Amino acid sequence: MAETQGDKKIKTYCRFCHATCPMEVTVRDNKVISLRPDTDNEVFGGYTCLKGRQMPEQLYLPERILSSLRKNADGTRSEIRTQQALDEIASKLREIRDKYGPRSIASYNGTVSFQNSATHPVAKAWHVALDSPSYYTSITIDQPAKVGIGQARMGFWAGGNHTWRDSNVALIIGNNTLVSHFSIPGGIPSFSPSSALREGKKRGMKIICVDPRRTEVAARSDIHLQIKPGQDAILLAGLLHIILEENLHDSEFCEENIENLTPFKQSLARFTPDYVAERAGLNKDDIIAAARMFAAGPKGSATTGTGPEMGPYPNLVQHLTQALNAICGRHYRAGEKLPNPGVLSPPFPRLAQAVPPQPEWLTGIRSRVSDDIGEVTVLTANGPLKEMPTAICADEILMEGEGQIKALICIGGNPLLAWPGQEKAHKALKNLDLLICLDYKLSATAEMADYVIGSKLCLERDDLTVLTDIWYEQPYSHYTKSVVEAEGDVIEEWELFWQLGKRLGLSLNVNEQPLDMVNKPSKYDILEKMTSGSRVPLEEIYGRDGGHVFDAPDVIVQPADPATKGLLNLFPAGLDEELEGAASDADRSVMEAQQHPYLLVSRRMKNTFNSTGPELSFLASKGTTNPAYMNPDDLTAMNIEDGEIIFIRSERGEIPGVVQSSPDIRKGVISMAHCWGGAPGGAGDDKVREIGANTNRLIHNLDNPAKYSGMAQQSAIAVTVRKVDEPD
Ligand SMILES: Nc1nc2c(c(=O)[nH]1)N[C@H]1C(S)=C(S)[C@@H](COP(=O)(O)OP(=O)(O)OC[C@H]3O[C@@H](n4cnc5c(=O)[nH]c(N)nc54)[C@H](O)[C@@H]3O)O[C@H]1N2
Ligand SMILES: Nc1nc2c(c(=O)[nH]1)N[C@H]1C(S)=C(S)[C@@H](COP(=O)(O)OP(=O)(O)OC[C@H]3O[C@@H](n4cnc5c(=O)[nH]c(N)nc54)[C@H](O)[C@@H]3O)O[C@H]1N2
Ligand code: SF4
Ligand SMILES: [Mo]
Repeated sequence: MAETQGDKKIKTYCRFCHATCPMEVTVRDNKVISLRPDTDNEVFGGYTCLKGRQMPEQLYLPERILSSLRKNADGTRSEIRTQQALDEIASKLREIRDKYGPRSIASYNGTVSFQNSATHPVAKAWHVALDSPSYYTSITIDQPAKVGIGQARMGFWAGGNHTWRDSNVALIIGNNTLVSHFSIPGGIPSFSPSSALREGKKRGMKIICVDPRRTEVAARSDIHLQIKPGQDAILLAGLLHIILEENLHDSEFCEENIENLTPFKQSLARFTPDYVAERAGLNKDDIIAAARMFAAGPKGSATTGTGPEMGPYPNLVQHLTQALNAICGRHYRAGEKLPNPGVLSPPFPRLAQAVPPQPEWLTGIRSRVSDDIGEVTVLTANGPLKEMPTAICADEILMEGEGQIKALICIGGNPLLAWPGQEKAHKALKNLDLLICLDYKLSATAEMADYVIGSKLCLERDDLTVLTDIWYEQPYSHYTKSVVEAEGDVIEEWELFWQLGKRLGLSLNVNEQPLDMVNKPSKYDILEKMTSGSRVPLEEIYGRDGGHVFDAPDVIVQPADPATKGLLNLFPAGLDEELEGAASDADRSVMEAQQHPYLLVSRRMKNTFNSTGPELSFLASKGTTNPAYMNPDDLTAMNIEDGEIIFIRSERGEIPGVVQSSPDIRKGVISMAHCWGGAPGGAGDDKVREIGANTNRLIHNLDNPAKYSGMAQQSAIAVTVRKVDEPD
């Protein structure tokens, strides 16, 4: 639409994914008529992607839920005022709490819940006030080992790990930031990742990429180890073995800060380059070269992504990754400047010392499924946060007895498509007394809900870059005011919890400060409580038009305090058995390859964000299915044509897939995105070209659950492939 005089131009940032790209939106009569990258922004330099640019269509989508919906006894849905829906929900929750106890009330806060900066403090406050530990998020089906379990077991460095901008080398294990816009510091920054990568390479940085696919990142790396899926623990053990054998580690740092290096080294004895090369399907010389390149540093980090973290040994993979950083001393030392200790948290001294392991992070409330699985502590921008593991939430709904979940509030998530083990997830969601979804569209899960509450979309709300605060490599922050006023009877994520809290007579505390439970607080009020005492006052960030790098005083890492200094434990209890287990599985997998000739792995697609995207016309024009990407040699061997439909079968189920020939895939691997398709048993399988297929139907959540998190194996799934005629 042509712009006219009187149109308002408003700076904001995109929250379609986590990358917070700054945008400038043109508004006329409270309608977004166009948006474009904010080219003035000093960090992003005008970067945006195709998904974020579809926000105007998303706002005015004809199918958008603009009021609330209640399911009738006959399965149809009626529109209902949101305040009335909330009254009804609160009274049902009260009944459920009185009858079954508070633990029977759960919430699942999915990926998009994190894009609203106030969701989690208010959601958690609601659970605390209700006395219900049943607080679930998508983190525990994502990478819980990376953001809590790994640190609990080994400890971590108070001064922080090396970040990208200071690094000479990066070891990137199954993380494709150029498409996912997602990595933790040390990996390619999530913000304008292609220019960060270009800048790194220009100053001579070396990149080692471990991925069964020649990804966008792999294609730009110095060494690409095109690994056999699921063998990352074996490879990492091999890299550690070489570095320690060749004495390439930082022995001075180890002496001072590490315990149990000797038994750790001994436990790696079998992981010789020959042993690893055979099991990981790699060339021995490449493995040796990668180990030497990483160890040469002198600065850099090893980081993982969802590939290995969803594989068979997430806790072990994470431990070994952190061990590489530890033995090479990839941590900021006394006197060094931290690129960004965070803008939104209070200043505190950063010390050059280890925070010791935190066993109590692993021993919170137990699940009813197994004593090995229970509350997980996740390190968030708002501090350590306890949550129950989503991988076993379906069991907690289905298992009768005290504590059984009867009501589930689902915020910005789509469990029917996302939870590992779709059959069980489906059964569990059907088994609930009450299912509530806050969503902007009738998702596969919302279809099953008793109440669907219409949600605001990001351009209709204020937000602050809390989630990403410590991921920026500069003291950057962005407060956006809402760009347009929501026109429907819709609410925000945190508001749902506040509204239900008020109706249930609960008092919610955010950052130890009470919320007004009579008059609804403003978003600013909540954000102010969340950030009280922050290095840069919220008022100053609020006062800026657009995102900004703040002129905060440098934070210099201070010498260790002998009174509190800890050691990083390289050889925690159980590690030996984990290594033994990974090795014997690897030995077996060499033999069993005949039985299951393919391994199915996960991936992200450019035109969708998990299950968000296919409803938008431009994104759908890029494809309406999650193709089964396969190597052309495999297709030739099986006489499969590009574009043909095949059936992919695991021990647990079978799904169709539309084949896409792709030379970047390792032979014997099928690469396919999750969160597609419909409910099991529906007509969906005939519509694989229109709605894709759900890879979680190939998984059973309890086949190989990780200790502590119950993290299910969601990648490196052994499958066979059979040809079929295309269904009509
Ligand atoms: N097999 C397999 N399973 C996986 C994975 C895998 O790689 N393989 N990945 C896992 C990972 S990493 C994750 S994070 C999960 C994802 O799991 P989920 O977070 O449960 O799934 P999403 O599809 O992201 O759900 C987002 C929902 O939010 C809705 N939505 C969009 N915008 C808004 C908004 O502004 N407000 C609200 N309230 N709702 C909105 C969308 O319509 C959609 O229904 O899946 C996990 N499952
Ligand atoms: N466009 C887009 N962006 C997204 C999302 C999306 O759906 N679409 N989802 C968001 C979410 S929820 C998350 S958690 C992040 C995830 O962000 P990433 O972790 O970067 O996710 P992917 O892009 O899938 O990259 C994972 C890589 O691991 C590789 N891999 C698979 N199996 C293995 C294995 O066994 N070993 C090794 N070494 N590699 C393996 C895959 O080939 C893939 O290239 O992305 C976020 N960003
Ligand atoms: S990468 Fe794309 S979807 Fe993510 S914030 Fe930027 S524009 Fe939005
Ligand atoms: Mo995720």
